[in-house]
Formats: sequence, C-alpha cells, structure tokens
Amino acid sequence: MTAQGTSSDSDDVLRILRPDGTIEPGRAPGLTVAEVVELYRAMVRTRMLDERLVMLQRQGRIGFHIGSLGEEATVLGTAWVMRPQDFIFPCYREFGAALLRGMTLQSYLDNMFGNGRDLAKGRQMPDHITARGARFGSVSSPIGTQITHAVGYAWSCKLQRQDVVTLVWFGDGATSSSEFHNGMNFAGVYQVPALLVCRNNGWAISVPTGGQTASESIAEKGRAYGVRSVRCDGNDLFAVVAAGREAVARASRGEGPTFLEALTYRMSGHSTSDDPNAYRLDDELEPWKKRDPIARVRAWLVGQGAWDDGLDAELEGSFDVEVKAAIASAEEAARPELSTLFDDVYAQLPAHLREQRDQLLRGPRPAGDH
Ligand SMILES: Cc1ncc(C[n+]2csc(CCOP(=O)(O)OP(=O)(O)O)c2C)c(N)n1
Ligand SMILES: [Mg+2]
Repeated sequence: MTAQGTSSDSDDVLRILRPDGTIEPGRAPGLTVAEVVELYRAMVRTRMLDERLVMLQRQGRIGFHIGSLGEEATVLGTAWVMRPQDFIFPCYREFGAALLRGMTLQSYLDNMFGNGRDLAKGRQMPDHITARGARFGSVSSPIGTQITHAVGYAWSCKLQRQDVVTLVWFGDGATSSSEFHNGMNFAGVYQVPALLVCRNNGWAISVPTGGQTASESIAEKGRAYGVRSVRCDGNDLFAVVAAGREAVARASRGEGPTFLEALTYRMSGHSTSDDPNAYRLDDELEPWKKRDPIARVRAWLVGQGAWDDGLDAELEGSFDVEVKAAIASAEEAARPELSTLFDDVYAQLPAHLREQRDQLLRGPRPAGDH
C-alpha cells in the first residue's frame, strides 16, 4: 500500500500556485509581494531549523525532534490567516507556526533542551511547546485530543459572543480517532467558529493514508457531520491561505466551522525516532520533491523580481547566526531545579509529597540506611 490517498490532482482540490511558480488561470495569489516574502522567509527558517534540530538529535545534544519538512505551506499558511484574538490548538509538527505567532526562537530552543527557562519547565519531551502569549496552546501528543479542545473552546467563545475563531491541526491518522468524531459531531451540531485542518501528509508513522480509511477522501468524513468541508493542495501556499481566510471570515460571521483537508506529504521520517526506510520506497519521495512548497513560492517571487540567490544567502546567513547563538544559550542554561518537580499540581503540597520532595533534595540515602 502507498500514500496514494494524498494525490492533489482531483478536481475538488483548490489549487492556485503551480509547482513551476505560475498561477492557475483565473486565480490570483491573494497576498501582496511583501506578505509572500514574509511567509517565504518563515518557511525557509522553519526548514533550516528542522534540519539543524535533526543534527542536534543525531549528535546526542537533544533527545528528540518532530518536524514539518514538506508541510511548511500547510502549517504556516493556516497560522497566517488567524487573527491576533484567535486561539490555536496545535498537534506536534507546528513549531514554525508558534514562531510566526510570536514565540521567540530562544523560548522554543529552551524547550528543545528542556532547560530551566523552558515554559514547560523541562517536564515535556522536546517540541512539546506551549506559548500562551502567542495564543498557541500546549502541544497535544495523544492523537486527536486537541480537536475536542479546539471545538469546546470555540463553543465557549460563541456562547460568550466573542469574535474568536479556533484553529486546530491534526494528521490523517487522527481522523480515525474517537476524538475526531466527537469533535466533528459537536462542531457540526453547535456550528462552532473553528477551522479544523487535517494535514493529510500520506502517513501515520508507517500506515499509509490508503490503509487508514476506506472513505474516498478525508474531507468526506467532515461532510458526514454537517461540517463544511473543503480540500486544497497543501503544498500550495496561496491555496492554503485562500481556503483558510474564507474559513475564518465565515466563522467570524457566525457561519460555522470549516474542515480543511490539506493534501501534502511528510518528506521526513515520522520523527527522529523513526526510520522510514523500513516501510517506504525512496521513489515515492521523487514526485513530491517536484511539488516542494518552498521552491514553488520562491519561483513565484523570482518571477515577480522580488527574490534572488543573494537574498537567500543573506537570509540563511543571518538566521544561521541567530540559531547558533540561541542554541548555545539554551544548551548552557541551567537545568530546571529539582524541587520544581513538585510544583503546579497542588495549591498546597500534601504532607506525603512534602516528605518526598525533602527526601529528593537531601540526595541519596547513605549506604545501609534502609
Ligand atoms: C492515542 C494515541 N495513540 C497512538 C499514539 C502514537 N502515535 C503518535 S503519532 C501517531 C501517528 C499519527 O499520524 P497522523 O495523525 O497522520 O499525524 P502525522 O504524524 O502524520 O502528522 C501515532 C499512532 C499516540 N500518540 N496517541
Ligand atoms: Mg499523517
């Protein structure tokens, strides 16, 4: 079985920017050149970080990384359309969006090293970020749980008549989870202001989309719940932005949720803990390399006279300096204090936990003291 389910050539798939950087007849980019430059820079930075973090993991300096290689247009395009008051419920591949929303690079890297400055206090795996200030919730690893969170939050905003739309990302595999069905049903019945985005990247670890569902498309599953459901080429930044913008405008006008199936491809392994050579042929990557979401935007920008090799070198050079400094600072920063392990669960620490904390802080008991 292969990941054929992700073909973005069907007629019901919105496409605007072709792989060669030209625009489909009758369509427009929908973004200014300056906006495209900003998004292109964000996509390149996300990819550079992805590559750097894999190297750090291979060198044993961080424990884990899960990236968005090949999925940058889906992730950054949908984050881009969200307004400042909107709230994002992430999956685990969307660190680039957190940075776009205002999380600092240093804060992200503090999480990757689990140091004492990490907003998750070093208690989470790397990439399990949280950035409340950017209205970007905690990364949800248990498959699909963020869907019900996003729908519930959107419902509460609707009840309180607040103009807030929620965005939630999840994978193709997550559409088999009970949380997907609970969330979709609730979204449909209560017509909540949410944009639900399935990054259909062809794989759920080693299970191809074709082995995940017998439905003709993932979008079809949303229609079954009365949720407006659309598909777009997830490697086409302009199509992602157009579909996302319309969804946010509708939700804000009280016209309910949109389910967006973005057809893309996971160009890397599932995470640094996975070896895709065990289940995927390299041949499968080739057609997707030709549809690379970043190369496509670059080709359009070059066509507009707005980008060239010199600007790439400048962008890569300055980001390299920034990343190296942030990595050095994150790596050198002190680890979280041991005592903080006991914080944040109880307002007043119960006696038995106080005892355990004090024992821990005293260090190992002397030999023979049993
Ligand atoms: C409830 C639950 N079951 C199993 C897992 C292990 N797991 C982690 S990621 C994953 C596959 C998810 O695939 P998909 O939803 O397509 O997202 P992708 O990783 O492709 O972005 C699985 C099975 C988990 N995290 N949670
Ligand atoms: Mg997937």
